[in-house]
Amino acid sequence: MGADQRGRVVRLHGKTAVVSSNKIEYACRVAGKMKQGKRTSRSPVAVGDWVRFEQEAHSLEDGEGPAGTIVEIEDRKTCLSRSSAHNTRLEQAVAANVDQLAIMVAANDIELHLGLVDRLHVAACMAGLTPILVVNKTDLCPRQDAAQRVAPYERFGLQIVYVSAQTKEGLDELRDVLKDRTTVFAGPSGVGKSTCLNALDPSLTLRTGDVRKSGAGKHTTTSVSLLPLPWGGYVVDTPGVREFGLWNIPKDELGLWYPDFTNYRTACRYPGCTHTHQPECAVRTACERNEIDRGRYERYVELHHQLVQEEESTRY
Ligand SMILES: Nc1nc2c(ncn2[C@@H]2O[C@H](COP(=O)(O)OP(=O)(O)OP(=O)(O)O)[C@@H](O)[C@H]2O)c(=O)[nH]1
Ligand SMILES: [Zn+2]
Repeated sequence: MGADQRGRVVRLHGKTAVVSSNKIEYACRVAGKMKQGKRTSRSPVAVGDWVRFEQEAHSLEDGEGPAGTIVEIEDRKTCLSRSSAHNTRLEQAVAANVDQLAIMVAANDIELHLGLVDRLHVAACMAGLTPILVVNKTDLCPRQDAAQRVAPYERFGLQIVYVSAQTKEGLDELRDVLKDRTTVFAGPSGVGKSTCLNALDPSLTLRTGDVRKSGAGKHTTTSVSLLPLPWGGYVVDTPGVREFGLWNIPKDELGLWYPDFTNYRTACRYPGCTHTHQPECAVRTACERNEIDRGRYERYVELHHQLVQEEESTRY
């Protein structure tokens, strides 16, 4: 064993964490007893974690190339989490130490996925990430149609980037937005995340291809991977998410993560108003006056209702 080195977890492969340090990848296992900052969790390592590891003299039996043992995980600046698809009571860390969440939609079918956009937006705000809405496939519909569909988000200040992976429109602006930051890409299946990353830089798709190929072995590869950008920064590619379960949000706090409610929230008649059924609710009144987008408000009520049901089902 050698001295400690510092590196970043770029993907997980079974029980092995692949750690990149000085552009070399090490297949690392996690030491049984390990310093873990302030956290306790059953699966301690997440993609994006900064770790200290000791290099092994030999590679792990089933791998090739250098190997190591993770001895310490540094405290996370941020962590984007969702509730596990298999068990909503379990946390699933999507990625650690992320700065931004790029929520990608396709210009021609934005309205089908606004519920997911809202959830991802809440998840980003809760985790302290800057949300960005990336509207891809602008070649498929007139710009003003796409702009109209995302106007409620633009109105409360969400940054919106229009791109077409096909015509390459907007890609320079997107490269700038990603520069020197770690950005998670998420969105419904088929909106063009992989195509767009490939159009940004061909090395990004080659690497995702590599990851999927390695999943054919006896371990399943979670296809979340951290990819360095040649011009600075990292992107995290996630497989299409149809549902994004919100993790650890008390239903009564949901409204706090709606920037479009901020100017009205404090004027509600009842303290702790959830803006769903209470009388003299300033948020609902603002919606009736078209000052808050009706669709946003209705989806909020629906999401609140789902959280109520989830809380009730976990109580028994
Ligand atoms: N017209 C048009 N088609 C696009 C554009 N970007 C991607 N596509 C097409 O959309 C389809 C889906 O693209 P993908 O890149 O596989 O989508 P994805 O979001 O990575 O999907 P998942 O891997 O399932 O999450 C493909 O047929 C692409 O060729 C675009 O800008 N314009
Ligand atoms: Zn209210």
